[in-house]
Amino acid sequence: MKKLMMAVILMMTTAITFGQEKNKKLTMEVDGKCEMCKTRIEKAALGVKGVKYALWDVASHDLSLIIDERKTDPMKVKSAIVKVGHDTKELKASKEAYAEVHPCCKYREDDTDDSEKHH
Ligand SMILES: [Cu+2]
Repeated sequence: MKKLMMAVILMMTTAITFGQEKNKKLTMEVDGKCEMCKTRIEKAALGVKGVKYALWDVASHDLSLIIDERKTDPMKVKSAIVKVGHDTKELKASKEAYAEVHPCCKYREDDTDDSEKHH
């Protein structure tokens, strides 16, 4: 599993190095629950330099983005999102950041611990 992750990361790095797109479309999974989360997630994503478009879907939890790859990369967007308390697949929000989200936005089943069991 670790090896696979490494290979994926390497492939991603290679792709970015060899073809930086001005208007790269991508989708990433972001945890959240409601319209308030949507606003928070999109605001965080759009706050990253190089992000031109961000739309989070409440039902699918998919964040669709258009980014300028010369200015940013998906990991930067993810760091901005976890900072406002929303988990992504690779990066998880800190306890402190998660504690900041509105009570009705608590999307974690067990919000007492970061080291929750993975499905
Ligand atoms: Cu919410």
